[in-house]
Amino acid sequence: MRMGTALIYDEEMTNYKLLWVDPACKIEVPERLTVSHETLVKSGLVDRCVSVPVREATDADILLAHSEEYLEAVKKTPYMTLEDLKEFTLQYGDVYFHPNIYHCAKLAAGAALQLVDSVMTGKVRNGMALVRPPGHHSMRSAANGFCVFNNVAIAARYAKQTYGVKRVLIVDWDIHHGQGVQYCFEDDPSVLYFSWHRYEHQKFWPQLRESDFDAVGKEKGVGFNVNVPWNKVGMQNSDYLSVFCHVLLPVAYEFCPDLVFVCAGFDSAIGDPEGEMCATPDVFAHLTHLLMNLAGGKLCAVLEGGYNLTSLAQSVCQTVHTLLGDPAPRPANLNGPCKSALESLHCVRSAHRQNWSCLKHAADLPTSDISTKRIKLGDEEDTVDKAEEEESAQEVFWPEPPGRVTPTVRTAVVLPDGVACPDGCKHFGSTEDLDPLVVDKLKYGAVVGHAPLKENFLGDAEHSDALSTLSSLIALAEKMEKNEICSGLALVHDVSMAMKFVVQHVASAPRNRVLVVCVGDGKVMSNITEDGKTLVVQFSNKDSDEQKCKHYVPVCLKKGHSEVSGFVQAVLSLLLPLGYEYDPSLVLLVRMPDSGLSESVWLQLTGLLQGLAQGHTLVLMQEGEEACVGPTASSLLGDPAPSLGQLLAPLPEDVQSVESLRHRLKADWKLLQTTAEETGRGDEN
Ligand code: FKS
Ligand code: ZN
Repeated sequence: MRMGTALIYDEEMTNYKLLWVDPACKIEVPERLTVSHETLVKSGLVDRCVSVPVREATDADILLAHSEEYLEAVKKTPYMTLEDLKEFTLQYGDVYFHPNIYHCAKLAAGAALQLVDSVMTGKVRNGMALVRPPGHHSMRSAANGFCVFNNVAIAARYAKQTYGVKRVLIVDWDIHHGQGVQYCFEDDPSVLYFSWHRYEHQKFWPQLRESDFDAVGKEKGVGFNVNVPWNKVGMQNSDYLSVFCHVLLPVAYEFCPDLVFVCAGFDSAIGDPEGEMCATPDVFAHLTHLLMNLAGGKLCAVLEGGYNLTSLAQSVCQTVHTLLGDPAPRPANLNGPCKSALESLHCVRSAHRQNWSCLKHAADLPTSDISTKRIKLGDEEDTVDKAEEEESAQEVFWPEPPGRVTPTVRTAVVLPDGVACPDGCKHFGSTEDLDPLVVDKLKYGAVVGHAPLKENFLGDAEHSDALSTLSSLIALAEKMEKNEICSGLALVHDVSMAMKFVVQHVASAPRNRVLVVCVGDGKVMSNITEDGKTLVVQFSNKDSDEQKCKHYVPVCLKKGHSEVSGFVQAVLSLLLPLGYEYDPSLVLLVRMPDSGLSESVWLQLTGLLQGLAQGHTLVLMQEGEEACVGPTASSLLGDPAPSLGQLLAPLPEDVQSVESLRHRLKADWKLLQTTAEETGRGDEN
């Protein structure tokens, strides 16, 4: 499949700026675009993208989300005097006009439309539009918050109208609430709008009652508006990822969009003067990755805010890298959500438990409803002197995200004779690759730098095929460890033995940790889970009698008509948080012969797991599963998984087993927590 990533940018959109003094608007500068674009150029990313020209949105396009009166009013602004512009501006909140902004606003909306066209016609798989002015605050008849036309709302309506797209997901990770997008779609069940935003119990701009978690949509659109208010500043990567795992992704998978938009504002990143959050730029690699297996990979990211030029540019690069298919860097210090984030999480899940079957089991709100806090806090304190606030605005430092070097070999395969090497993969493991050291190790159990094997796998070279396969596997794992190869796939005679062998080998090196994800009923020996060097998550239909410990997680799901949703929800709200918190150096994904997984579910699993361990996923499958080799290889090469269709409600007993596991494990694995009663990370939030 492998299609490109569009980048849409035009310097013309830097040709307007604030022409008078207005402290509210001074952060919205042309350099936001030039610096982002220059950083993309310097990192070589621009050359790897398909450059798509902007166009001007037409009146008809703009009218998809705005009133005629408003459009006509904005049309006059290029001819206004400075005084007229100032006065025109006064009727709106936190926005400024300029003689050239109407032109730029048409280009910004047009850029979003060009992106939709490129993705929907299959010219590219996904893409990003770098635009000014932003869009998500502008309303049907009003400019607001630096926004003139609602770029993403227009593009969503356009996609529905032009391409017959049935369901659209809009993920607004900007740190401000895109109330314009909410208003546009609040009664529309075909557009699911998700936004998280700095809220501070309604004290933060735009200070709207309807930005809270209980604004869930109206009429037919009930359930299709998801607001996550942040009531404290300083949210970190854990807080963001935990909302993705426990709210956005379960709902998004249940919804099953045909197209995904991101209102890609980066004022939610560390260093931003508006957001004052602490999530690092690399978190956007993960947020992007986690959305890339929805809608068959059709994702359109459109720039919104972002006011710390360094943080903005780094975050844009992380996003584009990921859209291009580069493996995400390992996420740093995920120490679980803070207390305030848990409160928000709990409230949102509870507010939506009637609307989404994945949240049906979410705990009810505690009796002391959070909204009472808002009213109480309304008139207190809050009188921090503006000048004082500015002076105390501390410069924040964070390490530059590590360079993202994709190994020259993306995916290597170890296959028995007669099984063709899939396109784009490197064949690995003919006898020439036999490493004498590994053979020795297989025979005698010791290799320099690694602890001796606990078991002697092959007494003699009696099974020379097995020997060469295992030796290739080890060689492959070592090349992955050195980042010379990104991912691997092996079709083996005895998948349990191969798993055991790879785990023992890889986990014996000092800095390694292996996440073993095992699908099927086969017995997983418990001795590999003693030392924390491995975390084993096994999905099966049989109740496990293995000892229960922090590092062995048996997920028992019943077979049945709803097995897909049960499995997917377990992956999103159990496996992913565990995986992120564990932060493995290698993911070993084992498909037992009896896995019972349909191909599309398997590919979702494969796709999602590649966000971990810098994309170092090694897949083991049993001989006989030849049909699965091609699709799995394609997933490892970065192709998106096919979409699963709208999910049914999971079986109650499946929900029960996942919930009881989360309950048992949440003290050890903080990213599994979803309610405020749990302790949360140890800072004051
Ligand atoms: C200054 C107060 C500024 C207005 C904030 C507007 C935010 C705009 C944005 C967009 F994405 F639209 F650009 N208040 N201390 O970032 O959401
Ligand atoms: Zn913003």
